Amino acid sequence: MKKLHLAALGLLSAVFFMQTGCKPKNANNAVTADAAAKAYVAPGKYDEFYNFVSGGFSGQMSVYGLPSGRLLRVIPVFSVDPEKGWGYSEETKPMLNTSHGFVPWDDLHHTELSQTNGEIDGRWVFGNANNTPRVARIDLGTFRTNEIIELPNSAGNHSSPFITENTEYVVAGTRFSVPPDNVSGDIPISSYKQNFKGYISFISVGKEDGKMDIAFQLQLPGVNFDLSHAGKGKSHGWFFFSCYNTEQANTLLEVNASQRDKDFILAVNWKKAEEYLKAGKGKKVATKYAHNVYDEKTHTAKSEIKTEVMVLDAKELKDICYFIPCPKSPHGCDVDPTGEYIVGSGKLAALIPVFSFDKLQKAIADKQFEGDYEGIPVVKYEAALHGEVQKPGLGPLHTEFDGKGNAYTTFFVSSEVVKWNIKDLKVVDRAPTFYSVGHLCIPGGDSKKPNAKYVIAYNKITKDRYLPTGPELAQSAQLYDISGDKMQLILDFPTIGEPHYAQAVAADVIKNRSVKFFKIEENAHPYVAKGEANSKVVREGNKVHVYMTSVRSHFSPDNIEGVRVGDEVYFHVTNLEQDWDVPHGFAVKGASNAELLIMPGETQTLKWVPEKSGMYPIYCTDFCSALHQEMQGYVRVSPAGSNVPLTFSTGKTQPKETAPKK
Ligand code: RUQ
Ligand code: CUA
Repeated sequence: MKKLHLAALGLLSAVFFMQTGCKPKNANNAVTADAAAKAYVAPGKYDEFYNFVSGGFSGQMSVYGLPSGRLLRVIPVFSVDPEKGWGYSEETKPMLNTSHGFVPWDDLHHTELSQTNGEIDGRWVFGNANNTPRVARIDLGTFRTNEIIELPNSAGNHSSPFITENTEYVVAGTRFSVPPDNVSGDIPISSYKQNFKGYISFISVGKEDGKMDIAFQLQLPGVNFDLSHAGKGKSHGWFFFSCYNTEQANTLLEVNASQRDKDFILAVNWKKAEEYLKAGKGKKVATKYAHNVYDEKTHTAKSEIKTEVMVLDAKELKDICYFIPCPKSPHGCDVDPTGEYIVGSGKLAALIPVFSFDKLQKAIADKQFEGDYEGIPVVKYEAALHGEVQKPGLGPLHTEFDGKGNAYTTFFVSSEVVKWNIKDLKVVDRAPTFYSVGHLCIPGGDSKKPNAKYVIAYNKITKDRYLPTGPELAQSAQLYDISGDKMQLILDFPTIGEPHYAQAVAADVIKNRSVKFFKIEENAHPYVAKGEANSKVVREGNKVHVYMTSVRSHFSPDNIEGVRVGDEVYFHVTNLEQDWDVPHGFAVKGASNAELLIMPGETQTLKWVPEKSGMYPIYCTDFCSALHQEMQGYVRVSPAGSNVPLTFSTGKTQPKETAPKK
């Protein structure tokens, strides 16, 4: 036995040495020193690319540098973030307002960078909230969420936030079909087929300021919309959405929504929809949705509830929408850089269908329909088909493009990225992922101008790739060099939350836009103190407003007395610094919310309701100078009804004696 064992071991090690000695055929699995050097960015050097990665159920978006995989920032979007006071400060709370009230969490799946002429322009990045349907716009000067719009008539906003080539629109297709908002949803679930509808929202984006507005919604049959991409170049003016559950099942979808051999890709002629809108064919429908905007001058968000949305009925207005049959529960729906090819990825399909925009146009003109689905014409599969990639792998999900005629598709089941040629549909390379890859990203990989140096795979399972950390392991991304013919794995890096889609762009497009600080003279916050001389404490009934300033290394005022139990205290802290990278923090003992993190020139407000009398220290949470630990103060809280006068001071070694009168 033992001998056999040893012999076997010997054989194994021989194989091992042989493999490392003479380079194995499939070198993709191993990361050689040479490969690791490709991901190395020396200390003090900048990365070449920004990578904006969705945080999945963390609700946030994270920013990595590539090729190093260094985490640069987590941008709070749909979830509260105590680190940055997001959703805790009075100024940011309205950003998380919805028609359901304040919602502190969501599930962000897709990131989409704004484009001009089909190229990433570095102005904004959009993100979607799946659970309570919303779309967010993040400004890439401040790396902060500046706007969030809620989506009426929707649930599970998954096929979102994909954009057109000049960022005319951000779209948002509902995953769940639901009864429309203006009829009662208090109806039997079994009435799905009669009463549930699918909605796709077209959100317009202001050319200069990026302001979002729901231009119109399309009412469609009750199916699940999954993903989408806009046409570009020749197909600009069209949008494509993958749909599943054309069975219209309302239970056990894993079985009941996998019955039909083919589901659909929905082709939407949005230019036509615009014409109908102009011709007054839309209907204003009553609903409720929140629109939240952050103003960088007042440093404050405002939330407005809107009560109407414009709806176009895709069934009545004939030539807006067409269905294209697509094998087996399509997921990704991707358009190549030329705008000619539309790739559908059926999660349960053993091939990848590639549709041709020209053929689709011809099929529509010639009325090559195989019938209709709930009043929407269904184009014949062959009539729109460019061809199929045969036996590419198992469980295709998403595709990105390199701009050199190749597509890269992820395969969840067979755990690999497969490179194939768009014209002849031949597989040219494949690389394993560790493991079960979902989305992938090539910088600019869904734009007209990909920058095909890297592909990043975002994996669902990591198992043995990192040190164990209890039952839940790090989510993971893998970076491949694709500058040569063969994909070469060069780095694993863990991510925040569960990554879904991500986008990347050359650092130069964004890095010089970075805001370094806010100009204090432009600060229009109603409670700003533009200098220590203006700091004060004002009582209005049981509300106490502290106009506080912070500058290295003290607060003003830093001694406050005369606050009473029953008061609502508002610390409006203005950071007076006018220099890059000098935020100050603010925290008060016992506060039930979070810290404030105040950028230079900005004012942020912490609401504090002390529940017992006593002495409450305040301090700066961000190490701002050698004397950061000295940046502190006290708030004295007296019992309700106490007659301790309201006083405040900075720099008085002997604060005025204000003993309570008995
Ligand atoms: S998804 S792993 Cu939520 Cu974009 Cu395909
Ligand atoms: Cu300010 Cu530390």
